[in-house]
Amino acid sequence: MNSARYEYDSHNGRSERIDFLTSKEKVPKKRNIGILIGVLVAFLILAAVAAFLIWLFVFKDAESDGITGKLLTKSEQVFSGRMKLQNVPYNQNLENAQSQEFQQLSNKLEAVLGELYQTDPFLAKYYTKSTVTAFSEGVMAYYWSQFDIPPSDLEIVPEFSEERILDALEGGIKDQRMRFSSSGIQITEVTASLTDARMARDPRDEDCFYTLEAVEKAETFTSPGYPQHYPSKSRCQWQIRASEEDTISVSFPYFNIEDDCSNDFVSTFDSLSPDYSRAITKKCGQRLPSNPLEVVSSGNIMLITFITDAKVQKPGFEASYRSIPKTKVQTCGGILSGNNGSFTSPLHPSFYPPSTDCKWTIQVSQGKEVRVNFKLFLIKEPGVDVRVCHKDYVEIMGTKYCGEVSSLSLTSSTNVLDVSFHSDKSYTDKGFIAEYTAYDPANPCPDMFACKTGICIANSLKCDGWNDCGDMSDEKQCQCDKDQFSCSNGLCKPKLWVCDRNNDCGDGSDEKLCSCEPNEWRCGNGVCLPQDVVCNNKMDCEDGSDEASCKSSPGMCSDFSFVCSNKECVNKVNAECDRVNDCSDNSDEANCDCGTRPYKLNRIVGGQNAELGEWPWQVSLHFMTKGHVCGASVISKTWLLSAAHCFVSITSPQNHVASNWQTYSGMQDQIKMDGVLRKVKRIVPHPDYKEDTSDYDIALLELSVPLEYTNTIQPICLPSSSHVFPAGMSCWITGWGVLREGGQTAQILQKALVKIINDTVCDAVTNNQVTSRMLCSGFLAGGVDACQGDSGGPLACFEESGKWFQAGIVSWGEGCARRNKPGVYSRVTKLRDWIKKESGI
Ligand code: 4AZ
Repeated sequence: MNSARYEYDSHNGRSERIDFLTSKEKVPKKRNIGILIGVLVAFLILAAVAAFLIWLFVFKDAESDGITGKLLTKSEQVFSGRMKLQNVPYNQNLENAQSQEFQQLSNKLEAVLGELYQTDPFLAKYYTKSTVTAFSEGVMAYYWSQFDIPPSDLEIVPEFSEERILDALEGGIKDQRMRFSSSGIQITEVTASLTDARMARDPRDEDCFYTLEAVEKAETFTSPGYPQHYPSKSRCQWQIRASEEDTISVSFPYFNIEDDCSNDFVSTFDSLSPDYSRAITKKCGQRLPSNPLEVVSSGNIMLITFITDAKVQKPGFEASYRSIPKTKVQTCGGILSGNNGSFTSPLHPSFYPPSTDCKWTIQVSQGKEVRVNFKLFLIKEPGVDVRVCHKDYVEIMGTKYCGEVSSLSLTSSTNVLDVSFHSDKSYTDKGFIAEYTAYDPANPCPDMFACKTGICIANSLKCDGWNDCGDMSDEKQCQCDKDQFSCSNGLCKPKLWVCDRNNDCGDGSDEKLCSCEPNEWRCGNGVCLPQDVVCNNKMDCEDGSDEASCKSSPGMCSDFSFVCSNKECVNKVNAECDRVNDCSDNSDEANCDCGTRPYKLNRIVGGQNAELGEWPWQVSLHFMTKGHVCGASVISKTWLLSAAHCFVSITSPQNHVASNWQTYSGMQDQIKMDGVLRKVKRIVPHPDYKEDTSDYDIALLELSVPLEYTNTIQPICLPSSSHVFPAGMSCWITGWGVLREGGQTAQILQKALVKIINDTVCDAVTNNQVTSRMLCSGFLAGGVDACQGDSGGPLACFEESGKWFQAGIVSWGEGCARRNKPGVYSRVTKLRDWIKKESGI
């Protein structure tokens, strides 16, 4: 037989070939045996590899990364707590895990714990071991106990509760015979709480386990590998002690660990055991040097633990510890007289200590009343309902406040106001900064409007359609004027907002009286269609608005659809970078490394200075020797986005020359010039930009040398052309522009919150000067706006996905912050395709 050679095209277009062998070409018998042996050996090797992999993934413990309850994986339940011992004299040597005293007493206690668990057959079945990790005065012993549940019994894991462990321990120690068991040790109190198995360390093991003595003078320690990077799977602990009359303060001047607290984290405990009922805090991520983590113990002991996984390794932390006298920590509160002043939670800006109570009595002049305004309020704790505040709280006039509150202002009904603060045994936070003033009850807000919340706002903000007080008290009992619509709920809204398809009244009344019947759908262009056209997978409205917000309208493409790279359409509002794969090619979740800020921020309420790293995409554009003239935003390492009017001007041709510009990224202070300089290689203004109308006011700047992303330099996300920034949405403008019309530019980067304004309103208040490439943002009441020098900068909006998107570019406006003259911005969604075409971004 001849060898037949077939060549054919496979389905993927590549050619493949099959060769048939002639009898002459066939292998002789001896070689056949060799092949057989080879196949057998290969099979044995494969079987061995498979067996190893099965062992590795199925039977081997998941101990190393603390995974519990994973299918067919052994579960480790670790409980940690402390025991109070009687009849045991305290001895300094008990603080040294290598000493004989420590070893003897811990061995005895470990045996007692083993005996106590035997009283419950269920616990006894799974009990593995207990380890005593420390002793402190009292005498207090700190321990953990481990229970290993084999894969076959995983369904019983929920039965391992703290109550069950405590029942066994307490039941045992109450039993007189047990008290004086073989060890002769008497345990009078015991606690136990479930802890992370990765915390189970033996102090006799010297690897990354430290005991430190805090004294008045600060000493430091660091995470292993600092400042390069910490090793994977670290399980470090630092036991810190101070003398009995002191407490311990630990601050972290440098803190940079992975931003996922289930992988890498630092926990601090008001105990020497990793007992979450005494946790002070658990932190991960990166912190600004101006917002360091600083914690304080309630007593003279503290435990710091550091856990990392095998994935991301960051530089780690530097910690500074010192003792502070208990008297200093426990003294808080008192009488505050005078007509204004301030006070803070104990030890602020440090986290307040656990187990602390304070009471301030504010006394102002007779006939006056007290207004307290909290500039910062952070009393957050896991698992706390902020309506109840059963753990840490501030209490004023019988109401408890806790959680994170962005604006809290309260008024008294007499000239005396009591403010109480309480922290319980676990979890603390930054606390609060409060300012108080005396006010005249007959005139609480001279020349201003008095909100029911106690704050004073400008009179012009009353009845302007926006909730400025926070409790709507500025929008109630309004006499609607002729330009306003009376909502059924008593609110007044601009008439221009009626029938704009936004529920501006909140009760829908501004949209009820529109021309469409109740069972009709009003298309974006005002046409009424039967309600059942909505989401019927058919584009009935000309603008596709009937299919825009449907869960699925496969194949339907409209202006509202997100178009995937493979040209598929996704009919879901703001599908890009929302952590859900909507496109079959996942292109909606590609290129999403943007719009995040690495630094954890302080979030001080009020104040317009931006914090370092708060707006890492903001750029300052300097022109020749004039210094700052325009803003821009980082959209990639080589491209910045700005406004065309910064570069195109018939009267200043010099503006168009790339070499005349310097860009500063990661900058905050124009005097310190604390940014990274990059020259401009190319300026690409939009070809349709018109100086007279400001239409297409957008330009791209290509940098001569790419930027490096850092904590203070990051790109902002660009919205797809279908992204929706609804009217009323709160967004932020940032820049070093003039602080008021005709005023001076800012030294420190400024930030201001503005609201997206409805297009119909925008059109009306700008005398129809806005095109579809523009949007309005700000407040019709005026007062907050971008101004000269902010041009080119971003209008940044935070989306639920946790990312910042650029909705606009500061472009123009009639003056700045004037009533009924909001800022006008280039609409990025409408110019998105041009950005892609020119920059590839
Ligand atoms: C300007 O001249 C400018 N109020 C920028 C923004 C606004 C006004 C003027 C908006 O660059």
